[in-house]
Amino acid sequence: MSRYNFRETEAKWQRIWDEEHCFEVSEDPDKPKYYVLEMFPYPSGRIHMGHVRNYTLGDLVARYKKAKGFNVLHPMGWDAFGLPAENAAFERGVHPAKWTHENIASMRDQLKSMGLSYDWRREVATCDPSYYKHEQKMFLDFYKAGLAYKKESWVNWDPVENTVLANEQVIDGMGWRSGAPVEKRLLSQWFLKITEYADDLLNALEGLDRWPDRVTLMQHNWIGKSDGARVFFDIKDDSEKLEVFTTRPDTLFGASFCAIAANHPLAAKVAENNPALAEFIAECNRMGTSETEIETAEKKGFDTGLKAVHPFDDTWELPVYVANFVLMDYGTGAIFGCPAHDQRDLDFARKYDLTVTPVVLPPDADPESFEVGTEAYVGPGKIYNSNFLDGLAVDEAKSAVAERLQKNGQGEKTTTYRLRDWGVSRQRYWGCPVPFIHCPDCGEVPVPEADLPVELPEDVDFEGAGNPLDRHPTWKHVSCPKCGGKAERETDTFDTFFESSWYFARFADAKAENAFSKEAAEYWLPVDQYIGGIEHAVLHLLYSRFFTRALRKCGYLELDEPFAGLMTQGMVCHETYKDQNGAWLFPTEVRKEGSGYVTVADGAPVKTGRIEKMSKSKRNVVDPENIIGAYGADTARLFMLSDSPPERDLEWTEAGVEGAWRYLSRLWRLITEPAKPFAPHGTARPAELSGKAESAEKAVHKAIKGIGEAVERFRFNTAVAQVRELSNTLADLDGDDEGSAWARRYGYETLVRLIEPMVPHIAEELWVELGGEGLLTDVAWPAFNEDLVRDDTLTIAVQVNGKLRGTIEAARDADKSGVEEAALGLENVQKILDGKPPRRVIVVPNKIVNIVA
Ligand code: ANZ
Ligand code: ZN
Repeated sequence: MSRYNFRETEAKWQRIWDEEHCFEVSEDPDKPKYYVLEMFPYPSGRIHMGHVRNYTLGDLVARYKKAKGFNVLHPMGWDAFGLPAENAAFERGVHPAKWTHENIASMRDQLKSMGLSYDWRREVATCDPSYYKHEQKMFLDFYKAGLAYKKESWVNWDPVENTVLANEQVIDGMGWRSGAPVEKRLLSQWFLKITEYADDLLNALEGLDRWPDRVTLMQHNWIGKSDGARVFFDIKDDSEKLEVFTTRPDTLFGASFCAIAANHPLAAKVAENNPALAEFIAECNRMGTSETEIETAEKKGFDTGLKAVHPFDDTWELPVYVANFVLMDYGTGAIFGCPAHDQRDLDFARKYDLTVTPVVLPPDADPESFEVGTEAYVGPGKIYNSNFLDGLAVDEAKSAVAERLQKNGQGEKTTTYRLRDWGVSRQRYWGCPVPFIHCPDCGEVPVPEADLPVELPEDVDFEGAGNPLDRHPTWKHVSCPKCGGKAERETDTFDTFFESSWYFARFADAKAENAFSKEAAEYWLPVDQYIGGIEHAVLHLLYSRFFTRALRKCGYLELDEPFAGLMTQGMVCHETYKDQNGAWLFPTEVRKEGSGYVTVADGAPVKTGRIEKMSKSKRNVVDPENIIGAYGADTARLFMLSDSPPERDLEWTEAGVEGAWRYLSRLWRLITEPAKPFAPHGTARPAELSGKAESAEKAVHKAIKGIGEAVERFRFNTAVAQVRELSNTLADLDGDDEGSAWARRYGYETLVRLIEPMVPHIAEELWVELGGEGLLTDVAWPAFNEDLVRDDTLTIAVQVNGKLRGTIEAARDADKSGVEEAALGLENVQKILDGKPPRRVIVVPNKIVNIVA
C-alpha cells in the first residue's frame, strides 16, 4: 500500500511554486484585485501555533480568492525592531542586528515549510535602513504639517527596563515586560498628534462594516468622546481661575468641593510653601498611571486651603483638594465634586466629611425624604435643590447651565476625548532613530533630507542601564545643520508601532524608491482582508488608521482607511500539566495512561490542569516544527481549520491532529488506490446517470456551493465538514456502471480543487495522480449548477386554523392535489376535522399547506 509521503511531496511543491513564481503578482488592470494580509510577526526566532493559525487562515483566503479569479496580493515581512533583540544582546552578547537577521532566516524557512502562498519578492524587514529611512522622512513631513511635536510630559517610567512605556504597556501599574511597578517622570518626548483626528477616527468607524463589532466598540471607547462643559471657578484672594471639566453641569448646585491633579500647576504653586503637600504630591507620583490603578486605589486627598467660589453664588466657597483620582491629562486636570451623583466623589466626601446634597430626584422619589447613602445616584430624574434649574430634566439642565455660564463668561460647552497624543519616543537602541538634532542655539533642528537615513551605529555597548545611543562616544556628536555649531543628535528611537503603522502600504511596492509608489498603492490599497490577533484592537489598528490620515495630509497616499475587512482570530489553547511537585510539564513530557497522564520519564502521575492559551510560562506549548515534521504542514493546516470558527479559541489536541492526518491518508488511498475505477480524465458525462451516481453528482454541486459560501463567510470549520461529507459520499459510490465511474472521476477532481486552499500540497499531488493538467493553483474554482443544488424533496408545514399540526415530505414542485391529499391524510389533521370536510385548503407550493376547519 502506498503511504502518502508528505515530506517529499510538500518540499517538492514548495519548490515548484517557487520556481514557477506562482504567487508573484503585479498590477494587472484586467483583473479585480484582492489584498490579503496577516499581521506580520516579530522575529523572535521560531514560529508558534498562533502564527500557524493566523497564516493558515490568511493562506486559505488568498488561495481561494486566486481560484475565484482575483489578482491576489499576499505578502509577508518582519516587524523587526524591539526590545527582545536588545535583551538578547545584553544577555548573550549577540548584536541585535545579527540576532534579528538570523531569526528572520530561520522563521522564513519555517513559514516556507507551511506552503504559504506569499509573494516573497515583497518581503521587508523594518530594521533595514532601506525601510526605516522612509519613516524618518515621514516624520519630518509630519513635523512640518504640525502632526509631530516635542513636549515635556509625564511619562510612565519602567525602572527596570529604564525606558518610557506607553499607557498601553502598563498593565495594572506594572511594566508589561518587566512586571516592575511603574513610576511617573517628567521628560521631554516626541508626540504624534493623533488627537487631531479623534472625531474622524471615531466617525469613520461606522463605515468599517467588515470589522468585528467588538473591535470597533473598543476603538470607540478608546477614543472616548465626552460632551460636557468647562466651568471657571474664581479662587478666593487669588487672581487665578480654576478651570474644571464636567460632563454633568446639571449637578453644579450639588457641588461640595473642587479637586485638582497632583501635577496641576496650582498644586505645585501651593506646595512651594507647604512641605506636607509637596510630600503628598510625591506620593501620588509614585502611584502608577494606568486607569485601573487609579480607579482601584484608595481615594486620597490633601486640602490646599484654597477656596473656590461657586460660579452662581459668590458667597458659596468650596474647598480645593489635591486628589489622587484626578488625572492631569484628562479634561483640564481639575474637577468639581458632586458626591450625591458620582461614586468617586461620594467615597471622597465620606472620607473627608464633606456635604452630600442630592440635586437629581429619582422618578417617584419624595424630595423631603430622598437621601444618598453609600451609593451615588447616577440615574435620570428632575433637578431640585438647584435654584434656577429646579424642575428641569437632566438634559434640559445641562443646556441651561451651559447657556448661563457662557453668557456670564464663566464657562462653555466643550467636548473632551480620552484619546491622548501618541508618545513615540523610546530610550532604546534597537529602533528607528528620530531624525532630529538638538542645537544649543537653534533648538530642535530636523535632519536635512539629504542626510537621511540616520542609521544606527553598529558598535554599541549594551552594558549598563539606559539607552546605548546616549553612551556612544561619537554617534550623537554632530554639527548643527543650521548654524554649523556643536550639536547633538536626538538619541530617542521610535516606538515600534511606528513601523507597523504603514508596512501594509509599503507592500504595494516594497522596492519603490519613495515610501510608496502612487500607481501600485492606488491599485492594491486598501487591504481587503486583514487577519490577526484581537490584542491589536486599539493600538496597532488605531495607529494605522491615524497614519493613513496623516499620510494623506502629507500627500503620500489617497486612502481613507487602511483595512476594509478585518478578522480577529482566537487563541490556540492546550491542556496544562503539572508533576507531583507542582512544576509545569511540556505536553511532550507526558503520555496518556488510562484516563489520565503520567510522565514520560518515570511514569509518575501527572495532574491535568485547565485548557489555557499556549504560553511558555505554563509550558503548554506544542512546537509547530515538531508537528510539521511528524505529520506535515497540510495536517497542521487542516486541524487549524477543522474544529472552531476562526474568531473562537481553538484547543490543540493530539487526537485532533491524528484525526486530520488520518483523513488526509484516507483521501490519498481513496484516490490512488480506488476500490472501483474512475472513468478516464476528460470523459464526458453520460446522458443518463443511475440514481446513486446522480445523487453523487448533486452532492458535488452542493459541496461547491456550500464550501464556497462557508469560505466567504469565514466558516472554515463548516467548509472542512462539507469536504469530509463529500468524500464519504464519493467513497460510498461503488457502482460498476459507466455513470458511477464518471461521477467518481468528476467528484474527486472537484474535491481536490476544493481542498487546495486548505491543504495545498496533497491537493497538487492528487491533481497529478488524477491526470489533471497544469498546476492546480492555476485552475479556477469550479462552478455549480443551480438546478443540481436544489433539494428534490422538501419538508412542507401543515397548519390547521393557523396552528402547526405536522409536516409532510413532498417532491419539489409536486402536484397541488397530491400535496393536499397527503396533508389531509395526517393523523393529527384527521382528528381535528373529525370526519367533516375542511372548509378550505390553501397550498403554497414547496412551503406550506393551510387548512381551514
Ligand atoms: C462633576 C460631576 C458630577 C461629574 C457628577 C460626574 C458626575 P467622562 O465621562 O469619563 O468624560 N473628571 C473630569 N476631569 C477629570 C480628571 N482629569 N480626572 C478625573 N476625573 C475627571 O467623565 C467626566 C467626569 O469625570 C467629569 O464630570 C468629572 O466629574 C470627572 F454627578 O464633573 B464630573
Ligand atoms: Zn544651530
